[in-house]
Amino acid sequence: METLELKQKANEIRRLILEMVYQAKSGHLGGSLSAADIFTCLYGQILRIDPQNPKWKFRDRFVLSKGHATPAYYASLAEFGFFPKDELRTFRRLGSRLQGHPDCKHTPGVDMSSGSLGQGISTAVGMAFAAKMQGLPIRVYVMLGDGEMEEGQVWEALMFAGNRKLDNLVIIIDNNDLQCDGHLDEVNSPNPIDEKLQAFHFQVKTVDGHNMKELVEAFGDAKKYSGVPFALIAKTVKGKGVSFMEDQAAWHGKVPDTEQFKQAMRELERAGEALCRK
Ligand SMILES: Cc1ncc(C[n+]2csc(CCOP(=O)(O)OP(=O)(O)O)c2C)c(N)n1
Repeated sequence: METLELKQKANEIRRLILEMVYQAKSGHLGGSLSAADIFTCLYGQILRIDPQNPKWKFRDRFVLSKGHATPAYYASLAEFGFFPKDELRTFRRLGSRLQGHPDCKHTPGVDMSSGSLGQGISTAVGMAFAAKMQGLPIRVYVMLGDGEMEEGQVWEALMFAGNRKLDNLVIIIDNNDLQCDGHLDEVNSPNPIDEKLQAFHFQVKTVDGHNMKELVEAFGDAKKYSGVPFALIAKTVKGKGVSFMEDQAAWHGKVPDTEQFKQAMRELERAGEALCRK
């Protein structure tokens, strides 16, 4: 997929994210909008998957360790064909397959249930280790929040991945510098994340997490290294794409009112029109 097409998809995914949270009157916008470009790149270009056959044995695995970012996750799965986009209207409703946090027993394309921060990375490391033991030629991708890196369990998992040389593991850190209550430094900073990961024997690359070209190249680079797991630190902006939500902790889990929703959609429409003129 061309870079421009990926950018258009990311804009569409942002629109879907907004609609889902507005309709459900619940959900996490900030960390979904920050991750929208990364999701688009993964599902549009990088992951070896078959939406018609979500349980295909040789698919790459993806684990959303920052499990609250389901609006971005489900919007991407629908946009890339795992289930109809109409189903997004059921987000967070009783009986829906699209619960607030991912459920691998019910949702097509979801490889692991998550939501309790720190647990997703642990299972992803287990998946990568198991694949090595079985000689299964797959890669395991896992997305973490930077606030999530304050969980002790994350570092146990990373230590194991480095020590076991899991070069089939790619971790992506959505480095938007915010968590629920404020910037990382104000809460309990895990910085410098790059140096810590290097000390845990990761090959580390830092990119602009909203630059599709940089993302595609970095995921390509990940395949070049053997004997080390790969970490992609994606510098992002929480709430990216909606001016009044950008870099505001308040929009971690807040729902827009009707006026805010309309303004946000207008901004995304304008961004979409600008991409069409390119
Ligand atoms: C173990 C655990 N503790 C607390 C929470 C509640 N919680 C949900 S999201 C969040 C903040 C996460 O920040 P970050 O990982 O940076 O996510 P992002 O900013 O990308 O949305 C917290 C504390 C949780 N889900 N799991």
